[in-house]
Amino acid sequence: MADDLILVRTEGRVGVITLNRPQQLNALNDALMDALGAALLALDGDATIGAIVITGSAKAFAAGADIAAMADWSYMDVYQSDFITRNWETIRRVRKPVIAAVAGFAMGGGCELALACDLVIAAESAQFALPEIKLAMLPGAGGTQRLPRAIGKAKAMDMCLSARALSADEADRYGLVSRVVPDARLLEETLALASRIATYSLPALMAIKESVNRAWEASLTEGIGFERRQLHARFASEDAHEGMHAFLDKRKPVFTHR
Ligand code: CO8
Repeated sequence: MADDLILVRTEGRVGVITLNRPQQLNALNDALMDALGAALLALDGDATIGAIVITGSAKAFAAGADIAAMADWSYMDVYQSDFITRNWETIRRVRKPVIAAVAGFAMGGGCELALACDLVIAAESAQFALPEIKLAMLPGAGGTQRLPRAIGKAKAMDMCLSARALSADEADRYGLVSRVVPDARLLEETLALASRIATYSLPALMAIKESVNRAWEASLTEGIGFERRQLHARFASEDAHEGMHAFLDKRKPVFTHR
């Protein structure tokens, strides 16, 4: 339906969520973020899905939080409704790999949504910015925390304090995105990547995601300890034994995601 804020479809073992407020450049309002969170959790709980893609339009992944919705909110409005934490952070509960396919504007909350994904594939047209300072706001959906972890303090301060936008190539160079592809091939390349990831053993993918994310949060010693327990746990999985035996037998593994 034309007024659906997101569109959800599946392609094999990949769930694809398209942000769908084109007139507002996919500005992220509460209803859209509620719908996105619900779709993410539904795909995460669907045993037939191994990876999730979030994408926007050719012009905008998302131009940020909805400024029109926020303009007259009071402190009590956002405090009592737990703005951002209440629905934007649902993505943190998703255990399967989530890939952002970004063309055009990824601004403010749109850039922060991409940063919250596990991988970002950028079209050549992609532009990443945290321009909240222009509104006398701040990147409050994880931007001040995830951006410096992704690209370092110097570049993050530049983007947050000056509202400087990064081109896709700069974002690639600085480590904000995983790869840059031609616009016409964005979805095709992202789906190929997601499909490939989704063929692997799901519990192994989830363990890797959890371990890499732990690197952002923990000391090296604690992170290595966590990784080691995850590695040991792989020996309790059917798929790891299947994967190793298939290699030795020179055949393709058949994973049951167990
Ligand atoms: N919110 C609401 N509406 C928007 C937004 C937005 N973020 N961005 C664009 N729109 C609307 C425009 O108002 C316009 O609507 P209309 O046609 O009714 O006038 C329509 O989308 C098309 O936009 P433009 O005409 O401006 O399109 P241009 O191609 O000329 O410009 C830009 C594109 C450069 C992306 C421009 O729209 C722009 O600068 N948008 C705002 C970008 C921005 O500041 N984003 C940050 C928002 S704040 C945020 O995301 C914070 C999240 C963190 C948590 C909350 C703390 C604030």
